[in-house]
Parts: sequence; C-alpha cells; structure tokens
Amino acid sequence: TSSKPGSGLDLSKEEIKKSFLEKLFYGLGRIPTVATDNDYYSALALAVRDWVFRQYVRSLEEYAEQDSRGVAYLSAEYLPGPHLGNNLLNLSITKTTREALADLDLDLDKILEQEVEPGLGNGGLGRLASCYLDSMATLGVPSIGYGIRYEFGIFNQTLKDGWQAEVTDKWLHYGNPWEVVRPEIAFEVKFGGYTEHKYDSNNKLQVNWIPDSEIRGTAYDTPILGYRSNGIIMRLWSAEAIESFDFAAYNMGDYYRAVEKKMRSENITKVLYPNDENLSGKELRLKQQYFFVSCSLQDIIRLHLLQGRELENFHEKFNIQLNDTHPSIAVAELMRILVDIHQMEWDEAWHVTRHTFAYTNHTLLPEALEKWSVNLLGRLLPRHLEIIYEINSRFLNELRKQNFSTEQISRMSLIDDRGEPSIRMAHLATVGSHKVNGVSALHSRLLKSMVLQDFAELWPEKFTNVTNGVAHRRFLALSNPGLADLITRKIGKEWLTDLSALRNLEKFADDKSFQEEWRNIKFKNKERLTALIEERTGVKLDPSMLFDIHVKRIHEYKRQHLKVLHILSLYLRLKNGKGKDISPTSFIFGGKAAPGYFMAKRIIKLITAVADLINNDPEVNKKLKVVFLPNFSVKLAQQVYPAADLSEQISMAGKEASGTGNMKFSLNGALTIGTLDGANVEIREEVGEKNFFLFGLTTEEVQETKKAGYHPYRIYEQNNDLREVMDFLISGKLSKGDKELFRPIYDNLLQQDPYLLLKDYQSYIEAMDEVHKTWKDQNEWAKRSILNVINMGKFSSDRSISDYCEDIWKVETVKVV
Ligand code: 26M
Repeated sequence: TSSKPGSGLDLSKEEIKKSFLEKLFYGLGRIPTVATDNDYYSALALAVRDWVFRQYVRSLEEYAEQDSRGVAYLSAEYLPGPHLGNNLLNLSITKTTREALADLDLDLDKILEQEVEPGLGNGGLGRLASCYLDSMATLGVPSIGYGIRYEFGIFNQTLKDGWQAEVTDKWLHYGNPWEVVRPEIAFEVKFGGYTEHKYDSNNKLQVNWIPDSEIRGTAYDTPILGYRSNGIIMRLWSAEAIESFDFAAYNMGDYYRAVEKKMRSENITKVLYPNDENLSGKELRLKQQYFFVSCSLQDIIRLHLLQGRELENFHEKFNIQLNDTHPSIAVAELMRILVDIHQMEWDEAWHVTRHTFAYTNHTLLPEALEKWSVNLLGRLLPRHLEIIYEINSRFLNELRKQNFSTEQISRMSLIDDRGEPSIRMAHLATVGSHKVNGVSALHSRLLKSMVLQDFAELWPEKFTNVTNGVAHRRFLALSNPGLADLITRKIGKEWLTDLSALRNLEKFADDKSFQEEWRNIKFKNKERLTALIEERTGVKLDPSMLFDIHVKRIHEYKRQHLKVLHILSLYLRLKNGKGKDISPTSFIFGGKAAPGYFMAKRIIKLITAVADLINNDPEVNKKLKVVFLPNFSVKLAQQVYPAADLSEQISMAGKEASGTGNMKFSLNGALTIGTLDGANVEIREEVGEKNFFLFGLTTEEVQETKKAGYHPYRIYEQNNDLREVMDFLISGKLSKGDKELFRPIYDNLLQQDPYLLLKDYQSYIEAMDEVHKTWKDQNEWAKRSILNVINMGKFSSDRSISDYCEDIWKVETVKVV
C-alpha cells in the first residue's frame, strides 16, 4: 500500500522530534532536565494521538462522502492493551521514532514500558471487542465502538502467601493521553419513577415516563488506528451528576444532601464488575448497562438525524452489534425512543428495531446466562419493563398461532416465572435481532441444539456462525518482532494485511537453516520472558526447557487443576526414580480469579503450593519448574505468547465458546495440547491433526458420560497413578502438614467432578507423554511449529470482521489510504 500525500503516514525523523519536543514543552510544561520517563511517554503519546486523529478525521470525511452504512459495536468491556506501540506500528514509524528519540538520548523501549493499559474488561470478550475495533479500522468499516469509561478497571492481582489478593486499578492516575473528552457530546439518562398512560387528541395512546433521577453521560473518545489505514473511535461514557438539577434550588441545609446525591450518581461508571460473580441484586450493574446503552443510542440517533434522515430507515443506515447480552436492554430502549418519543407505530418500530440489532452469544454455561429480576428491572426502568412485556405478549401470541405447545411457549418466553420472576436477556436479544451468532463452529452448532434450540427451529435463517479471530498485527507484528522480521524477510509484508499470505512460507517448513533461525528467535523470546519472570517472582527458569503455558481466567471448566494433576504425576514419577523420559519443563500459569469464586482462588493457592514444593526440591528442580505469573494482562500476554512452546487448551469439551488465547499461541509458533472444544476444533483442522496434540472426550461423549451417571470415584479406584496424585493433594506435603487446605478440591473431584478431570486424566497424561517425546526431536518440533504459524490465516480478526460485514452487517468497506 502506498499513502496519499498528507495522509499522516511516513513521518520523517525531524517531524517526529519536533512534535515530541513541542508536546513536552508546551503540552506538558516540562524541560528535559526535570522530565520523568512518564513525561516522555506522555509527550510521545500526545504527538502520536494527533497523527491518529488526523487519520480518523480523514476517514470520517470519506465515510460521509460515500454515505455508507455504518456499524455501532456495543460492548460493556474493552481491553485495548497499550496503545503507543500499536499506533507507531500502524503509522509505520516505529523505526523512525526510535531513531528520533535516540538522537535525544532516549530509549523507545523504556518509554513504551511506561504505559499503563486500560483494563476495561475481564478477559476474552473484552479483548475480542478490541481486536474487532482494530480490524474494523484496518478494513475501513464505517464504525464506532461504544462502551463504559470505568474509573477502576479489572483489579490488579497480587499474591500474598500464595493466595490471590486484589488491588484497585487506578489506571487514570498519571492521566490518559489517548482520550479526548467531548463535553458537547453528553446525554441525559433517566432512572426509576413511574409511567403515565394517556390518550392524546387523536385518540392515540401516549406513554410518559416520569423518572425519579437523571444523570448525564459524557463522551470520552479514544482514536483507534488501523494498519496504514483508517481511524475509528472508541467512545466511552462517563457518568456525572446534572448539577443544575439539584444545586440551584437548594439552600445551605440541603447543600450536603445534594453533594451526596451527586457522588451517588457518579458511582455508575466507578468500577468494572469482575465476571461470574453472583449478579442477583446487583442493581448498579444493570444501571451501568442501561446507562451506556441509552447514551449510545441517543448518540447514534443524533448522528442519523443530523444527516437529515428519517427514523423509518434507521436500520438501513445502522447496524448495532450486541456483544453478548450485556447491552441487550437496547432492544427495549430503541422501541421506547421510536414509539414514545418519536410517535412511531409499534409495528413499524418493531420492524426497524429487529433489523437494526444483531446479537453475539459468548457462552453456553447456564449460570452465565444473564437474567434480571422483574422486580429490580421494573423499579429501575418501569417503562422498559412494560415494553418487554408487550414484546413478549406479541411474540407468544405469534407462537400460539403457529401451534407451539404450552411447554415450548413457556420455555421460549422472555419471562422466566419459575421461582422469582426474571427476564431472560438472551431471549430478548434473540427476539429483537435479525441475526444471532456463536463464536466458533462448534459453539454455534451447540447454541442451536441447546440454549436457543426452540428459536433456531422457529427462525433457522437467523442463526449463523462467525468464528473469532485475533488482531495479528498486535499479537504477532508488535509482540514478536523477531519472528515478524524473519517472515517479512522471506515473503514480504503482504501478511500484515492478509494473514493467509503466511502460507507462502510453506516451502521453508523442512529447511534446516530456516528451522534453526526459527528456533533461535523462540529461544530469545524465552530468555526475555525468563528475565521478566525472575524479576516478578524470583523464580529463575531455564530457557532451554520446554515452556508449557496455561494462561486465561481461572475457572473450573478451563481445568487449570488438570494441569496441576499432570505436574504432580511427573513429580511423583521423578521421586520414584521413573522419570527418565520426562523432558525438562517450565510450567507457567497466569490468570485472575473472580474475587468471590472460592474454588478458583483455591486453585491459585494449589498452583503456588506446587511451585514452592517443586522449585525448592533439588531432586526434581533440574527437570521441573513451576511458576504463577501474577496479574496477567494484555501487556503481559504480549510477552508470554511469543515465548511459548506448548499452549494448554484443556477445557472440558462443550464449555469454551471459542477461546482466543489458543489462536495467539499458535500464531506465535506454540504447539497446542487441547480438547475438541471451541475454536480448537478449527485450529486443528487448519494446522493438520499431526501438528496438534489431541486428548479427551468429545462434546457428545461428555453428554453421554453424564447421562449414563458419572462416578469419578470409580476412576480413582482403578487408576493407581491417578490415585497417588489425588492422595498427594491431601497428604499435607503441599501445605506444611495441613491436610485440609486442598480437601475442597479433592472432595469436589471425587464426588462430583462436574468438568470430568478424572475421566480425561489418562488421555491427557498419554498426550503429554507424546509431547515430551516429540520435544526430544527439535527439528520435528520446529517443523510443526512452522506449520502452526503458516496455517493461522483463518484466525485473523480481519477475516472475522469480513464475515460480519458480508453475512450480518451488509456493509461495504471504504479505505482512505
Ligand atoms: C457478568 C456479570 C457481571 C459482570 C460481568 C459479567 C461478565 C463479563 C464478561 C460475564 C462474562 C464475560 O465474558 C465472558 C467471556 O469472556 N467469554 C469468552 O468470550 C470469548 C470471546 O468470544 C470466547 O473466546 C471465550 O471462549 C468465552 O469464554
């Protein structure tokens, strides 16, 4: 790609130096003799932000000229990772910037290190949203990402005595050079109160919502730049009190009450909820959802009307993608805006609404499907509850006409009235959308046969699949520069905008000298990670060992504890003098546990206890090392994936909707050991069975096992090796004699084992033995590693976004460069 003049790409060293110093002097008021590293970081970020905004403005002009159909991506979470390095890459000025700073005796890497990432998400879902913004910008999709500007993001994880401790994330402490506040883009959001129903002079029903409080949401814009391409914005809403509302009228006595009220209303965007906490009664969470949805819809409608258009064709101009059910109250809110505020007839409003929204489901876990109590929702959003009831009654009438059974009708209802009545948000999102998609082929199939089966039978054409993808520029070009350079030297730069071009490397897979270069790069990445791990944990790994890595949120279905059972089996083999076939291995874990998730927190303690035992035992620590790397984040991820030899993707089949870490590992040349779950299935298809270590039950076998009545204790009785490992958990040897510490894990596995660890244990051990055997042939390993990378084309988020454009959004892309 070549750039038009003035496009903001290909800046010269002098231009960069000049802008940087101007930002330092006039933007921050600092001079080099007193400037801190953070000042240098802020100055460079401010300079880069200007160039990114330039691309954004140019894109806007282009989109306006083309009058294109646009996309609003609604997500309660984003995990963008550090912006600076990525923006330099996308402006193609990394090298020039490095030289410009070197002229000033400054080190770019040290400056990049300063950035604190916005942790505005929990994990996969939030990171996916950010990968999608990257690809929408790169491909030129006229789009905007809406979300919440949490003042405190996901907690920082520290370890205390081997247990997780949570520390609040003050990510805005040193300021945020990437965002621009837009005080003129602000909307009022109502809560509570009651509704009035009246007939107007034309005998038309008019509903009026009289709220009991109102708050303001103000836009904060962060530009997101595509690769040598367009810029889009991520628009995050921050809550503030509406001062005139309370302050003006009150006398001194009420002043403090008014201040309190102001503070209470500003708490809406204070903090991100960690997931899988028990949501019931979490009123603030529902307020967050409605708050950002309401601001976003008002903003989109403002843009639509600004262009002189009618609301009747809103859906022809806008697609709104719901990232899970978190923003699904939008279905009721758009109906309210169209019917109550713009006086549209119900049927027409419903037509517009259903053609506007599309819904992405990210989970089949029954406990994770969102429900809101009717009582709570009615108190907070009385008009929305009425609208949901109206949608539901029309929908159920339709089903009755089509002779659905009462049983089916009650299963499909938006209201669950077994027990405390609640709203099934996935049903609301499904009924209110024209497309519903899962996030991998397997997950989309299961969605249709399980959670949304009745709906899939009613509307088969509504259901589709879009397999997830990852921002390969961030997760390969930026985080693994060694490998990226080697690839570019061999096949040029095409892969940066078309990942499937990596197939052009095929002819090198068997080339011994290429394999050697490949291995050297991996080794250097492992050395870097080794240094970082030593600095953070005090544990020194040996980079010549196999790096076997399990990083993701801690959850029983992801089975971190299955990995622990394997490690203990190796430990016991070594202790019993039967460990000669074991390849020296460093096991690296990382991931946060939800603060209220008892088992997940105990699994972290188990990992750190196993690490202490093994790392301090000279009989085994030449062959095995174990480390828990605290506070896993995008920033850490960028150092971890490039250093991995083996990627652990060992969830129970049927539980991981897709996974995206699995893709990032393979993209960086790790081999996978995994189950047939989520996108693992498609990864294995792409890289070839021979280059993937498969184990465990299939989804169907899991279902059969459970149906037949599963008795984990019987497996324990019959497998001597497993029994020895299990009993070791409660021997006290991991816990200074305390035999009770890991009893909850032990009991859970022997009595219920809901995620079938014991059932899959033997198969996992055998697959791991195969891993250790393969590792001994380093040429063979390198060859398989190469074959993994070159077959990753499908898993770029560019491909995912193209799929959304064609199948769901029906939008054409418009590139400015
Ligand atoms: C729920 C209640 C209260 C607060 C937060 C939550 C919540 C937040 C995030 C619940 C779930 C959340 O995310 C789920 C998630 O990350 N799912 C993952 O999505 C990825 C992207 O599609 C998939 O790759 C993973 O398989 C899936 O687990």
